[in-house]
Amino acid sequence: MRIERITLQTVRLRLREPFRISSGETFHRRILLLRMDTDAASGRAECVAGEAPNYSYETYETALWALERHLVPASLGLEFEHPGEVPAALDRHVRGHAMAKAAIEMAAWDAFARARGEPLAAALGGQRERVPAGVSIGLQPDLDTLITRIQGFVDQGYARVKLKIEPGRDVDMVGAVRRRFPDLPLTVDANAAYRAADLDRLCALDAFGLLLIEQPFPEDDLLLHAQLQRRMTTPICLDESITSAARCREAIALRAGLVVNIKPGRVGGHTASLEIHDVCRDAGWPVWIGGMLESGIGRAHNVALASLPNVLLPGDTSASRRYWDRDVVRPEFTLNEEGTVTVPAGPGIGVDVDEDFLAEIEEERREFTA
Ligand code: OSB
Ligand code: MG
Repeated sequence: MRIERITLQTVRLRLREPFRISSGETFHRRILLLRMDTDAASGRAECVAGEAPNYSYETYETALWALERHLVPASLGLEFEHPGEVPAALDRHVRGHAMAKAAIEMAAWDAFARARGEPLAAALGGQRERVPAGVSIGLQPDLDTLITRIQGFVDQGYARVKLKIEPGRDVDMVGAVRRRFPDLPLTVDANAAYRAADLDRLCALDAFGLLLIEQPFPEDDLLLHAQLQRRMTTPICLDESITSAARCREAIALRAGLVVNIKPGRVGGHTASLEIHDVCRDAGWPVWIGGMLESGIGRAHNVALASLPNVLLPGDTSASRRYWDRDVVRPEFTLNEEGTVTVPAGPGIGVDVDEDFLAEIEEERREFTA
């Protein structure tokens, strides 16, 4: 397959409710969509970088710059037999910028699967038709609001609930939620808000039967995560820290946790995600697939990846309705009765892009040809 054309389209979507994590709040998403035309088929993907550098150093703007100036030129005219060859071509000229690279790499997977006439999930080695869906709830103004929000998602049938925490909104808050929902599969995510002085405070979370605690410390501090895991029985799950398969091997060697949240858009795409999946499987670490408030395009990629065999915990792959009044794909993602999302069975990402709606919400568009 030869990459003939790449189109970058920026769209703006308003979240149905603001999403607040320890480091910042998101009301709107400005999403960089990427379309790749090859001589065999076309593929779609999105860049997960946010507008502010509060989750990762990459942002919408750094990704657009890296793509336009370096990654798109390195990709146009590129020939590949398998999308697993694409990362080497990008890594050769560009260090870092994994979110920008992922947009190209994941579009190449969609094009590849479409050219073969098979679902992306099958091309990735997925084995499930439906995947358990959890929901990630942002920080709320007060406990009553949080309880109401949780009840709403429990009523909809979500398989597990993830709460955002931060210093001062942790032990008491999680304890109150646990008393109210004694049997709910529950996790917490700190988005790197804690420091070494907080070790005792975090250990107090062991009392609440959490499935896991996600990314308590800064992403580059694997040793501190290892120190906490030695003192806690609740599994630590790494999100921001896992930037590559190599870093994942380090985390496992250091016992810096017991679980990994894979976001293909964060680690450079599906090839790196598959490697991380296998590294974890071989170490006996379960993984799950996270999210970055994606549109239906990124969601379709995440859901396909979630069908792999070592994805053993419900992910943040919620239904379209949890995020948007109207999603950019047809059909939208919905929650099945048993708390699952169906893995699309059509070719590639298996959903159709609503081009008319994209044109309505488009902010800008740039096309590059080989
Ligand atoms: O840490 O997993 C995270 C959203 C944006 C940035 C980081 C995170 C999240 C979520 C929501 O938790 C996941 C989702 O529903 O897409
Ligand atoms: Mg997280």
